[in-house]
Amino acid sequence: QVETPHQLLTHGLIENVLRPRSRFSHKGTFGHALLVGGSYGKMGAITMSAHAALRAGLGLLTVQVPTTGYTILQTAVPEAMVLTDAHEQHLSQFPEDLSKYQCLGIGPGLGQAEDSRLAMESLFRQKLPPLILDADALNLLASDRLLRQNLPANSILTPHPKEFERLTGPATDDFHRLQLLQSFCAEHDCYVILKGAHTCIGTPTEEFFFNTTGNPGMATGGTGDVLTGILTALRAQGYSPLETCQLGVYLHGLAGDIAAEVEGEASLIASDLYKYLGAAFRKIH
Ligand code: B4P
Ligand code: MG
Repeated sequence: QVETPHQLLTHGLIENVLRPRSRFSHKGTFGHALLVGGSYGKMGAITMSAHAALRAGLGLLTVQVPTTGYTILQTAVPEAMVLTDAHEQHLSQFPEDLSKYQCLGIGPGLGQAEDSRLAMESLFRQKLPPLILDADALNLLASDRLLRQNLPANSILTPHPKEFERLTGPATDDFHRLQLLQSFCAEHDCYVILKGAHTCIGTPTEEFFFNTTGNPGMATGGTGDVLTGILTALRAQGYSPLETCQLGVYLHGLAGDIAAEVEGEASLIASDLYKYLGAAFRKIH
């Protein structure tokens, strides 16, 4: 087998990526992000993304949910502003003016309604802030060639292996999966975080990065949604796409490691990841 050139996400690499917060900063310094997701019965996913984004240093957060999610979001996440979609149960339209957001994160709990697909298609025809796509946003992308063709450059995609398979077709083995990762990132000029026990970041320049943090306690519902929130917040703060992927993936796993130490691996739940995110930041510097 051919060797793949790759680097490890180590503490030494990450401490040079994380920037200190200036003493003279204000909330405008740290970006305004928009998270879009949630549908009837799946409001937990976008709620956890929102908590995670706020714990990842973001200045301001707006969350767009279907009307069914309004009270849930306002109650669960008082720090966030909430926009409601015209539809009661799922996404049917994005806000018209996206110019005030420095990052747009889409997908946790979204569902795959036809309305939501059409909303994504018209979104991709506009000038957009940097994008993070996860969960059903990736499933819509996988089933819609028009969306893939119009995917904005430098977007960050966060599939688990099944979502990745829907995007690229099946891999024969791990090495083949890395080749698919490389060609997908090059073809679409995007960054792909292929999640799993050894999360791998693929880049348009064919570099790979493997994460060194994280543990099997994180194999539990909602941990992916937390990662989306962290990435959306970092990108909105002005980290480059590569820095966002590196720092987000490393911090997410490190928070999981701290959570496993305190709570025990088997008892770890997704909300522990944002509970211990602050401790993870403190371990970097
Ligand atoms: P969905 O039903 O789409 O689950 P989800 O809502 O995306 O869950 P969530 O957002 O919490 O988790 P995610 O994977 O995004 O799909 C789940 C389906 O995919 C299931 O059928 C499942 O069996 C399959 N699937 C998932 N992972 C698979 C894998 N590795 N191989 C084969 N099938 C798989 O995010 C999870 C997060 O936790 C990631 O950040 C990941 O890196 C981390 N994590 C998970 N296990 C870890 C481990 N052992 N060590 C370290 N980190 C781990
Ligand atoms: Mg997921």
